[in-house]
Formats: sequence, C-alpha cells, structure tokens
Amino acid sequence: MPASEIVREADALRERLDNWNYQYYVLDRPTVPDAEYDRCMQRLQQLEAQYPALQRPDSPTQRVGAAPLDKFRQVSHELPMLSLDNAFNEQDMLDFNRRLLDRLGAGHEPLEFACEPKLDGIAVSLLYRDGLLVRGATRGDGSTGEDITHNVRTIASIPLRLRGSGYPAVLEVRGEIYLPRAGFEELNEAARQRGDKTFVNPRNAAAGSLRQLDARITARRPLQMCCYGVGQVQGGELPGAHSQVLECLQHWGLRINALSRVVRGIEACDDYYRELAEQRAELPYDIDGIVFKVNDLGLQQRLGFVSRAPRWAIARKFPAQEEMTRLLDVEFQVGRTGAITPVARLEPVFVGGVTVSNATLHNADEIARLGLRLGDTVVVRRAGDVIPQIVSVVPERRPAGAAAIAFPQTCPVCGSPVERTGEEAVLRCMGGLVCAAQQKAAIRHFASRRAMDIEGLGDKLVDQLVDEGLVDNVAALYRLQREQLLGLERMGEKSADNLLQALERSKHTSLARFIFALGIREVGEATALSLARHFGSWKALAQAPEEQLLQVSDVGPVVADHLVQFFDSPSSMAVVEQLRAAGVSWPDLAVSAADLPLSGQTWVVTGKLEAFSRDEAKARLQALGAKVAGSVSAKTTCVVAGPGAGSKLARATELGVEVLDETTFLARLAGLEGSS
Ligand code: I6G
Repeated sequence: MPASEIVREADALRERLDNWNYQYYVLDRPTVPDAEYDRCMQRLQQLEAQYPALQRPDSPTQRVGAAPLDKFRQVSHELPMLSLDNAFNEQDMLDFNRRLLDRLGAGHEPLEFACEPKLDGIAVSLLYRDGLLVRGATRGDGSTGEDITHNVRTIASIPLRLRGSGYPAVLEVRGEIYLPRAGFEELNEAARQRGDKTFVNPRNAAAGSLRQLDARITARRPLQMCCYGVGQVQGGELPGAHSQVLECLQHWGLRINALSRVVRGIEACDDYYRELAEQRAELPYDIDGIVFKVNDLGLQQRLGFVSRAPRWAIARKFPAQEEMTRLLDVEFQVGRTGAITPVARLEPVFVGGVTVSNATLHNADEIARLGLRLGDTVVVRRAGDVIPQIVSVVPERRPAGAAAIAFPQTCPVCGSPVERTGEEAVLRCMGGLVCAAQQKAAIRHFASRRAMDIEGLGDKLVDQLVDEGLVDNVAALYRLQREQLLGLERMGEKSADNLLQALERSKHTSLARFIFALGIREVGEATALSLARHFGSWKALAQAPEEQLLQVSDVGPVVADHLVQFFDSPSSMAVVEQLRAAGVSWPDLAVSAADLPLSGQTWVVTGKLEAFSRDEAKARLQALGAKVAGSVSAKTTCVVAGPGAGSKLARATELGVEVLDETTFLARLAGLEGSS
C-alpha cells in the first residue's frame, strides 16, 4: 500500500474509534457492536506497530503505554481547587439564597441555578493545551495535588484530544472520577473470590485505582469521569453561563452529568433535590448530595469567594450512606442450599434513609478480613438497594477483652456436620433435606410469588408446618389435609380453605416457574426461563446431557453441573415425580424463543407500577421474548414508566425511545399474551 494511503487509513481508524468512544462513553449512546470496535482497534494497533512513524500520543491505542512510575510527581494547581459549603436542610438553602440576594442587591430574584448531583468520587483536574491532554492531577489539599496523567489516560470517557474546535488554547477541566456501583460490586466480588482485601466503598475503590503507579492496573478498573466546571482558561473565551460551559465541554468530548438542569428560584432547587433524593437508590453511581450554582458567570464573579469556598455554590447533602454503630452479636443462618451465613446483629442505626439493625457478613473470610470481634464499633454502609454491609471496624473503639467470632462446628439448626467444599469460602450444613432450616428455605422459595406463587403460605406458616412435622419437602405441601391445617395454632377455617385453594391454583403453572421453584443451585429466574424456552418440556430438560445444557444462554459449567447433579439425584427426582403426580402441570412450550412476539426487543421498566411489581412486569416481558435491561440506550425498544420514573424516562425522551405508561403497558401485554 502506498504510504499516503496507510496514513489515511490510520487517520480514518483513529477518527472512527474516537467517534465511537465519544458516542459510547460521553453520550451513553453505543453505535456499533463491540466486535466492530475491536476489529478497528486491532487494525490500528497493527498499522502503528508496523509503521512506528504513525504513532501519536492522542491515538486511542495509546491509553496505556508508559512504564510504571516509581513515585507520584507533585502538581501545583494554578487556580486552587476549592471545596463547597454544605447545606443540610431547606432552611440552609433559604439562608444561602438570602445571602446571595443580599450581596447582589435588588432585581435578581428569582436567581437562576445550575443543579447537578454531587458524585461521591475523587476530584481531579485535567489540563488540555491546544486540545491535547497534557496533565491529570488529583485535588490533593486544593493547592497541591499528585500527577496522575498516566492513569487518567486509561479512562475511556476522558478524551486524549478534545473534539471539534473553538476550545481555549489552555483549558483546565475539573470533575469527579468515580467508580459506578456495578463496577465496585464486581471488583469486590472478584477480590472476595481471590481472598483479597475488599474496598470499603466505591469512592475508596476509585481513589485506590487512581493511586496506582502502574497504569495497567488502573486500566482494568471501570472508572468514569464526570466534569463539573473549569479551572484556568487562556487563549479563548467561554460562554457567560455555567450551563453553557458544561454544554461546550460535552461538545469537546468530555462527559457531563446527564441529570444536570437549570432552574429558577430556590423553591425549584428544593423540587430538584427531592426528585433526585427519590432516584438516588436507583442511580448507577453513589451521590452524596446536590450541588447548586448561580448559573450566571458574571454574577458568580461578583459574588466571589469566602475562605476556601465559592459564595455562589452550595452542596445540599443527602442522609449519610455510612454510619457507625456497635456489633451486638453474630447469628448463623442456614440457607436453602445449606450455606451458613453469619449475620451481624447491630445496635439500630439510621443510615441511607432507613434504620438498620442487621447486616450480612457473607462468610468466615469476610469476618477475618474485617478483623471483626464481638462488641466492636463498626462502619455500616447502606447504599441504594444493596443490603447493608459492615465495611470496616473502628479499632480504637474496641472494648477490652472483645471476643473473637466463633464459627459453629456443626449445623446450628440440625446438628449435622458442616463443611467447606473445594475452593468455596462458604461453610455448608451437610444435612441436606434432613435439616429443618434447608427444608423451610426450600419451601419458602417454592411458594414464593415468582415461583409457584402460593398465596397465604408465608414464612411463619412454613415454620409451623415443618416444626409440626406436617411437611418436610415441597411435594408434601400438596398432601396437606384440612384437618391437619385446622390443628395448627392460629389457623381458622377460612385461612385453611384459602390455603388449600391457593395450593390447588398453584398446580397450574409454567415450565419456567416450575424449574425456578425447584431451587436448583445457581438457577435463578432468568436461567429457568432460558432453560424452559430452550428445551420446551421437562422431559427434554431432565434428559439433556451436559453438552446440551451448555448450549443454553446463561448456562455455564457451574450451572450445568448443578443441573446434572439435580437430575442424577434420585431423591430430587422423586420429589419432582410426586409433584407431577399431585397434578402440578404446565403447557409445554410449542413456540421457539425466536417466534415470541417481543423476541429481539429490549425493554426497560422504571418507576412505580400499581398493578404489579417491576419484577413481575419484567418476568411477563421476558416470557414474551423481550430482553429486560437496567438502563436506557439507543438500543432500547420501549420504556415502561410508572410514577417517580426519573433519569431513565428523561433518557428515553432524549433518545426518542417509545415510552408507555402503566395503563397502555397493561393493554399492550394483554394483546401480546393473548396472541402468543
Ligand atoms: O467537589 C465538587 C463536586 C461537584 C465541586 C463542584 C461540583 O459541582 C458539581 N463544584 C465546585 C465549584 C467545587 N467543587 C469547588
């Protein structure tokens, strides 16, 4: 190939990759499949390796390149990186507004505010010279930070070169680098599997990831950057409002918060705060408050600064997601699969908007990692909908003689031996279905709404049935007699009849629900659905060799192994036979997955639904062949939005994705379910 053509190809590949990166990381609108992206990247890498003269520091291939550093260089911020004043309630916000109006004088009411969530991450500064990223630095003490250029270069949402034109010759961009919650959970899960120390929260994980001398480690962490303003600006002009500056940054390829908004008046700030407080648990990242800024940069300049914070901005904080409390005791719960889970009993503490008195401790490794002892003061974290966790111990508050936490030598429920199998971190009761705890958990799962949906068979009643010896496995439920039920404490005739009717009704189910209800290890609702769709009948599934099971989406070697163990177990299969003999049945699936009415479509359900839970809506959509995703993108077919739908609805509207309210959704479902 002639040299000019090679240069042209490399330039075209770079431009294409930069565009896709921008679409994906900054605008959240993926445009090409990953495979196509990878092909282009490989081709560019190949060209640059073959013709080193083509290499450029801003090439998308050059995100990780330099050798590890031996230490961080110090960076002096030309303009100090300030902190923000905090507001904790509505009155603090009214006081803030009054202070602004007093300073600015008459004629400015209502003020225009730029509002956006305050991400719980690490504040950083990015310096661009003539559009090229030349330095990344931490905030440090505000005057001096650390040079983390090698690490910020690995973050895909940070452009190595600004896009477009019109940017100032020197542009310092400020923002927050953070780790989305999903990335944090994955990182910690992987650390737990390896027996390594876990990160306390996403913020610490982001900080730890940025403080790496070896950029290859940072590159493996799914860090994100969200820009909230500018520092020094030379050789160019920016527009006169903060919101317009943010828009410019986005045009130049930098990521800004999709939820930022301009409002008029302090009451509208309160509305925004409440709206975001409702969405907080559902956001894919941690936020600790909302930042409000006077939008007009001229007014900002007039207002100026007080000590280390701007007068024109304030952060209204949300209730803390981490609080301290005391560990009163550790109890051991035996689950459906015999896994023995330590559960911390805590002095009740208000955290993340609710009172928490229990927290999971996962397993013995987790307790060892935390170095936890009875009576310790601990930091409890409750973020989003994740169950509360103990994230650290406060060593200086340990009482004298605090006892170590002893794990049971035998099952605390049935006294059977306990074992750790293979590489597993969990301790398991080996009692199997002899163990009353396992029996109860299996029955509770079987009866649950998303499994056989046996109305009226709640946890207390399951306990009674097992404790009284009336039921020891799920099939025995269908042999219950009215007189037996009437013999139970607090069981009236009406309740007994209702339960018998509910049991009768539950016999008409679907194959997917039945598979899920059996409680086979690692077979959740989605896997059960995939299995049902793939095999169409119980017989075909139960006879399937491992190779066939592995062909099902969602089924890997571990799940396949659990399935085979279940089908090879005479006692498990005897229970299935008893269930079928009792009349549990379902229509075999004649249609293949590809023929279902919503096959190939991606739906998102958000907000509060009246007629059913989001999980139910999800299951109904999946049964019609749809994929149900957690976030809205250009690939989303339709969004079902109930009241309280926030960012996902906004995103759908922005992208022109079809949005259905609950009534229209129900009508659509009825039509589709009738036709499939
Ligand atoms: O720490 C911060 C987080 C978010 C900020 C900030 C922000 O705006 C959304 N803005 C300023 C002006 C400062 N710190 C100093």
